[in-house]
Amino acid sequence: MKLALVRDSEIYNRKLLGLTLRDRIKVPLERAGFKVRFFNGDTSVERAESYLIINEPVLILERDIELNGRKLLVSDGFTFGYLFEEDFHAFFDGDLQMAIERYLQRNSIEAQQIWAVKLSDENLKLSEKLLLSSLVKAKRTGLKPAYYDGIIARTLNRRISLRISKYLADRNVTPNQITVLSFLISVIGSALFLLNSYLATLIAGIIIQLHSIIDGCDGEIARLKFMESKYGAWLDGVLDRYADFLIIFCITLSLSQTNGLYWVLGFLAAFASFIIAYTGDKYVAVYRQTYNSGSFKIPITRDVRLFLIFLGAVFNALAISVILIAVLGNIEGLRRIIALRSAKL
Ligand code: C2G
Ligand code: MPG
Ligand code: MPG
Ligand code: CA
Ligand code: CA
Repeated sequence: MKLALVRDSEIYNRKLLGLTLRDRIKVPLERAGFKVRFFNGDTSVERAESYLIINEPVLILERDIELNGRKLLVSDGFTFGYLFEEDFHAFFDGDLQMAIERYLQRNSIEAQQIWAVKLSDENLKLSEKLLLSSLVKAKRTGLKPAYYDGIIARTLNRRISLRISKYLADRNVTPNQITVLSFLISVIGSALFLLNSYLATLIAGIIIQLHSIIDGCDGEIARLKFMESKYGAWLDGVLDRYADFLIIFCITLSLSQTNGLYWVLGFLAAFASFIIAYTGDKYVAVYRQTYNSGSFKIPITRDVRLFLIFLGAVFNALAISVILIAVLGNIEGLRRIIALRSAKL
């Protein structure tokens, strides 16, 4: 048994973005394989194969805590926890703090940096901000997603989706409900492309961009409230493929009324959308690591493709958006085939 002893604090009863701070420390520790005990004052210590002692009120922002046998857990210069082996039990005589100090004197101390914030009433706002930013699929957040956010997701979508997720956090909405809602929004947007008026096209474009933004909220709420699921992850990706196809199909149907050749272009754009997703997902399935293509890559990920459609709608030049998706997407697919062949992996 791995035992986590967490010194209790009044502040753990506070709620932050839909969960108590108590749950926000308990769940990640349990996920890391620890049995969690909150204690006040002194505590008895049952025998365990390892002990994690957390002495400071803390909000852990690291997603998947891996404690590589390092003894001190530090964040931004403050020590909030200790990880000791079974022999720690021999040092314990009722006074936990003294036992920690004696153990540290006898054993080599190696620190492990973990992303966490020291909790206090004053910095709850800052904690909330950091907690929200920890949900973004970026390298710095320690997430290991199938792929990291594209440029439009990073610079535009997440800024807005995090605000929506903040609002949704206190409400009983599940990630899968948001996934389905996001898909339905794309269906409405697609249908509006068929009306062939500039106003309808403009609104359709805005709705497609909104769909792209809401596509971030299901994952954000899942990570924020520890509600991730395999089915949800699968459905998120699968409905995106349906939406990609539907959006391009409706745009192509509309464009084809001036020239039937647009069907060729639409067909290639739909395939390009699919092959970008497929080459990424197949990479993750086979290589079992985040798809993080080399230095040069054409940015034509889903966030970018939907943004091109949004721009195309605004400037009433959707043909150009579809051409860019068809050309850049297929070239990037080819590039991945060639680049992976010589990648040292
Ligand atoms: N997830 C989940 N359940 C859902 C939806 C998502 O558990 N119903 C989790 C899964 O772990 C999934 C991840 O969230 O792999 C996807 O994260 P998102 O933040 O939704 O990112 P994504 O949809 O890939 O990209 O601009 C927006 C982004 O491009 C959205
Ligand atoms: C109309 C733009 C239409 C231009 C279509 C010509 C492009 C044809 C082929 C490009 C493919 C390039 C192939 C490269 C291959 C690389 C390997 O239309 C713009 C609206 O219709 C207005 O309502 O603005 C509009
Ligand atoms: C209608 C133009 C339709 C062009 C369709 C041909 C698209 C050809 C190639 C696409 C790119 C393929 C990339 C493959 C890469 C492989 C690695 O019609 C033009 C009318 O004036 C509209 O009113 O512009 C018009
Ligand atoms: Ca999503
Ligand atoms: Ca999605």
